[in-house]
Amino acid sequence: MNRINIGIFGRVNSGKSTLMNLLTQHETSIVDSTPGTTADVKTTVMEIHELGPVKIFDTAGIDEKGVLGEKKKEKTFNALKRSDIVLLVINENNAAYKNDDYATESEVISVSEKRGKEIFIVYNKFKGLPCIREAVSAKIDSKNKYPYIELELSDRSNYTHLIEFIKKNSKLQMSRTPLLPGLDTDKIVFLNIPIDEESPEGRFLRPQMMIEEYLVRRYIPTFAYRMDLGMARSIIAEEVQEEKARFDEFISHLNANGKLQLLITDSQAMDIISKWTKDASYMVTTFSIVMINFLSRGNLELFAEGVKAFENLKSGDKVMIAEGCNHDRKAEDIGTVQIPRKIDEMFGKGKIQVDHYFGRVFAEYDKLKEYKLVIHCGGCMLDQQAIASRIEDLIESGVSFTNYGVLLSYFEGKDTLNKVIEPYGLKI
Ligand SMILES: Nc1nc2c(ncn2[C@@H]2O[C@H](COP(=O)(O)OP(=O)(O)OP(=O)(O)O)[C@@H](O)[C@H]2O)c(=O)[nH]1
Ligand code: SF4
Ligand SMILES: [Mg+2]
Repeated sequence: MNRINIGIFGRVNSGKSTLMNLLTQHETSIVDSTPGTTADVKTTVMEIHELGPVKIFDTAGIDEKGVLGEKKKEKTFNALKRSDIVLLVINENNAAYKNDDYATESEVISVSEKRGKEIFIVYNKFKGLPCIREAVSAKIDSKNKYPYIELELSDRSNYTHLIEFIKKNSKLQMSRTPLLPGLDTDKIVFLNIPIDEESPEGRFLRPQMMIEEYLVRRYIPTFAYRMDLGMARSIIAEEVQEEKARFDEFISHLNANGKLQLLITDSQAMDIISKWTKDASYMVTTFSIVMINFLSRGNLELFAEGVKAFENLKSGDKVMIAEGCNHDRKAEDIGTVQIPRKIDEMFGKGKIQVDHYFGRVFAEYDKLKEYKLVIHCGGCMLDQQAIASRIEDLIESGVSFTNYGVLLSYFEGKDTLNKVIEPYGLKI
């Protein structure tokens, strides 16, 4: 999870793919003298002994013209936003560089600066050719701010120099946001996992698995419970009573002597959990809230504040529902059924336009402004950098955003919302 993302950027033919292959010590990317060889972002995941787990992006040159060039550029900048370290490659062999305004390099630097990236310049040195570093540096880095290295990238034995250079200059403290707030090892965490009929057998969903493993690893006892949502929401009073009695019995056993410290529920069960844990002495939150807080590196507050935009929605507004994966849709799917239905109930059918973005696809930067609110899932299939990039894009576009767990709790009232964010010391 705490992987460092390293992005490689620069003009076409500057040696970006050669650098990718130097880092991976392998023919990962195609290297060719034809400009524009790399057309899409090429991602590779590996373990570099001295740096730990890394994800490396080889990108298309951003100086390519035309419609296709623009498309490539957008993808390249998306990768840049998801990078922690930006390696800007400059080809020393390119005579055209000498009388250039370095707009390409300056653009990479300015976007990277704005997003707080670490910027390292890699001068691709060609054997026996005059060095142009000083001339280039005077134009793009007149204050000598950015660490640089001159290397012949096609020489694989330069690997060690390159890694040492990155290691020496990177001040990156990978976020150590804990998955859960501080908990006691002598108290129990209750995991409410309703399991939909359509859920595949043989495994838990990723957030459930991650949280269970995190707790057990830390000697914090857990109790996994399957709530029958059909019974709990039944129109037959006896069924509801029976299901509630089963729940209450386990809770009272576990909470004897105040031994229950936290209940984490699937967000979709918030309507029931909110009612059944009204006077609880233990904390309550949702899997989705735990995940988004972790993946946003402790920025749950932004998602909690964002829910206020929901109150101000009006007819004609557009809302985006974003999920980090393309999972199977079940009948009562949160993103495609439950939330849109609630929006229709609250604002009138079809009054608010709801768009969906699933998987790695997120609305284009220019389109974000059209939305009044973005409602995001826990994002467990995305990494911290992808969530950070989405948050930054949304903040820059002035769009409010919230999260499934936050919104579904808010639907049950402000007290419920405050209860689920309280474990993080938040209140709105
Ligand atoms: N002699 C020499 N040639 C190199 C070196 N680095 C790159 N080249 C050559 O420069 C050309 C472009 O290299 P690539 O790594 O494909 O460049 P790129 O930046 O990925 O190019 P695009 O994908 O087209 O944007 C290839 O023909 C390489 O063989 C080097 O250090 N020495
Ligand atoms: S990425 Fe989102 S929708 Fe997909 S499993 Fe994770 S939390 Fe659920
Ligand atoms: Mg390339």
